[in-house]
Amino acid sequence: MNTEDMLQEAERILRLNDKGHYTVPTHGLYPFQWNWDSCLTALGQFRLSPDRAWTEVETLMAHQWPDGMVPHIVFHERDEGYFPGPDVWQTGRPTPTSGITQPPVLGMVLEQLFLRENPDHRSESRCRSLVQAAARWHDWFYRCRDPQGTGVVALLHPWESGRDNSCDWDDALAQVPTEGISPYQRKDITHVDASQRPTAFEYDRYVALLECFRALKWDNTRLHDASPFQVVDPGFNAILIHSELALSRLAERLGDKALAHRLSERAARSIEAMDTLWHADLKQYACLNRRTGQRVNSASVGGLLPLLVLPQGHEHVADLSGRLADWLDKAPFGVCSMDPLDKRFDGKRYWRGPSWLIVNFLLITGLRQCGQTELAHRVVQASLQCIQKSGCSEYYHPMTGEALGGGTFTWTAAMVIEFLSMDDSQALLSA
Ligand code: 9WN
Repeated sequence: MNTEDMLQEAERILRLNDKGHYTVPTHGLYPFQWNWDSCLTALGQFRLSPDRAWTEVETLMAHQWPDGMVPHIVFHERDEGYFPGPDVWQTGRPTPTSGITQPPVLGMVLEQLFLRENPDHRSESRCRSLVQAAARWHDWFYRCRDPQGTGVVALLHPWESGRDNSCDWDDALAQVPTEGISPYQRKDITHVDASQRPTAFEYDRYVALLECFRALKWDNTRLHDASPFQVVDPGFNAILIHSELALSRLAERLGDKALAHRLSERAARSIEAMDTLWHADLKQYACLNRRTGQRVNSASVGGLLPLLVLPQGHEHVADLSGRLADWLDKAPFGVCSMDPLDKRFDGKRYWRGPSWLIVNFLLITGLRQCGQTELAHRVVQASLQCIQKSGCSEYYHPMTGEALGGGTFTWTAAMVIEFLSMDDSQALLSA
């Protein structure tokens, strides 16, 4: 596939999965709107139609909860092909939604959409209300997921991380009681081979957490303290801070100086708090189990994502870049989701080894910001090689580039459009 073919294929997939005002990640396996999928998809959509890109995020934000939370799934239509559907969540929203959230990439995406528009025809009022809504979501995070005011927020469910079965959650998830959960039938393994998906042990705990929160009527003033799973993830917090800084810059440009100031102050505090997650032995960031107070000895890609917020020359940039380069030497098809030398690494199983283009994109963004441009180029190239070899799949075996998970995948296609629009991606491909 040459770059022109890749671009055409990516555009075809965005159209194939377009439901008019939102996009499904892929038909069959994920037949609804997902939070961070939609936001990242908007970046690719922008190149086809700026108006369509704004609509994608506006549709998501139209389903923000009154308390500020933005749900991880919006169930626009009935579809029996996915578990757990709206009847399991029972969140009582006018349009059914799930009751948990996902990585807040919205802020960074809004800034990109805004900057990419022709300055003479900018959608200022659309952007202004989205910035206000996104800021309310961030306030919700710090109010409901950091009630002690530590500066870093906790995940209450692995699905919130977007990296569902990452090894990072293994210990905390094992502590989640499953007695009395309702019987259920998974649908994911009717679409994708079970060897590429989470295990039954993990699903039981995903359902147990859902039922625990449902019993609390999705009251976010109670969920955090009641949850048997509370993990502080450096990757998730880095995304939140990166978006917070983007929102602050946008608020400044749009004339809301008070908001800009409030967000940048909070971001500065959170960067300091995130630094307590540095793991000197692993030479990267790592999670904290807030329930037990213990550090999590797990070297996943989440611990490299703080590259998104570290300034050039920060003492940890060299360590993180070194690890990333080392992983690429061992597995050249994108950045592994788990340290390839870890005994739990599994190149086929979802977030326990495979590479994901959206994570590669976040790392590239961070690397460029930290001045690591050569390494960023290497990740672009590694990502496009997956596409050349296997098309737009959900994820890839990082050692072989084999397509894994769902096919004709929306956010992967959007990332292809992003990568191909970056300087010198063409030259890199033919190198
Ligand atoms: C649960 C849609 C979503 C992504 C997540 C990915 C996967 C869902 C699932 O698919 O999660 O949210 O059922 O496996 O892990 O990151 O947003 O593409």
